[in-house]
Amino acid sequence: MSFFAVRLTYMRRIFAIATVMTMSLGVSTCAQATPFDSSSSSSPGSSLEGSSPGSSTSGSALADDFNLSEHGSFDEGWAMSFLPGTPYLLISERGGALQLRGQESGRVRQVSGTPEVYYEGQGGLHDVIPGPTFEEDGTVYLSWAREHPEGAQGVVGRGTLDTENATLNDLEVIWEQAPTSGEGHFALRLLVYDGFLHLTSGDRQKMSPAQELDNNLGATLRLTLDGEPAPGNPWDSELWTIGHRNPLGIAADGEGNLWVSEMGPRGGDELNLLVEGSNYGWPEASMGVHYDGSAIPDHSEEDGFQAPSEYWAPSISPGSLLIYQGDLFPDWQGTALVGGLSGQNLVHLRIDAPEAAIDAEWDAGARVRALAEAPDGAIWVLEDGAGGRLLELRPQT
Ligand SMILES: [Ca+2]
Repeated sequence: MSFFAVRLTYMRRIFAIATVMTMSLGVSTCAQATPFDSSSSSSPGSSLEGSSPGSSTSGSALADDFNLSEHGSFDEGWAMSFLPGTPYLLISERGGALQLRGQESGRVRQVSGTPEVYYEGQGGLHDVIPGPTFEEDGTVYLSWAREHPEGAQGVVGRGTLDTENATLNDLEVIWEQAPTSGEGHFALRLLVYDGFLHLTSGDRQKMSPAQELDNNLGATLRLTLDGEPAPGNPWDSELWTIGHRNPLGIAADGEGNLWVSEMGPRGGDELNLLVEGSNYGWPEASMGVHYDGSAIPDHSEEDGFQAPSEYWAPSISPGSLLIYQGDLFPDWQGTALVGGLSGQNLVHLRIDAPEAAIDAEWDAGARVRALAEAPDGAIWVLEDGAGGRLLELRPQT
């Protein structure tokens, strides 16, 4: 990805926004009203230019463009996963509860057997995903923060979930994040891809460890399904990529690519294409500045770091990443959705590795913490915080 391509993407966005603001009709992407018109000619792999089926609907509410239904609320929900072969949605709450929602009945049961978590700052119970053998043996992977003599650390555990009795059994910690002081930037998003467990590990707000190869902070990791360093990793360790800050989203695009969304400093949120053995620059390069206002060199062509495929300035604090694969929004297959925490928005991006470009965004009216695609292709959105709503988005009819 060249820096200039990134810059071009950004300029295109500015241009699109300016065009909307001046009510000009000069941009073809503003012509259609719905964000999911299946008659669009775009397809995965096509050029990002002119492929947008939706207007740049900045300022539109979700209910303006989607058929939106509410399905109750949760207490500081952090992640959710549909469990294959079952009628259940599994939802983690940061305080430590794991909730099993029957999708037909709407009944919610709290799962027993969950670990004690370090519920401070940004810490708590984090991600939860079904393992690749879930349908046969109930295997799930969870991540959480726990107390440590040096402060706190993230861990990943593997267990078996009995959906009938709502119990988590045989939970075993299979990976540990380097422990340190502080309560932020654990990250700990999980993805099983290509037979390996991929995991994001935040910089724990210590910054410089993200550039070092002797720890697992500020990195993405590729592990075996047992939590060991995967064979063939670039540095002969568990590290897959380095130079990340607070990567809270990871997803595969169906074309053999992995993408990560991460919170940068002020004005430096990023969507990154993961390239094995690459360094994404934090804290040496960023399109943003430190929170105290001090400068950080921009990503550039010469700095040796992998520049973001897309970035946000001002920040939206991306808290989740979904790459859509369903049939309900056919034009969105292989495209990305990012949920903004501080941005309180849902952002749609066209991706065509190594490029990505913001296509449209909606005002969610609340911090968006998690996104998931239902088996029928509906998009589910979980709001952050106490009483955060669980929402289902379907095409308007
Ligand atoms: Ca970066």
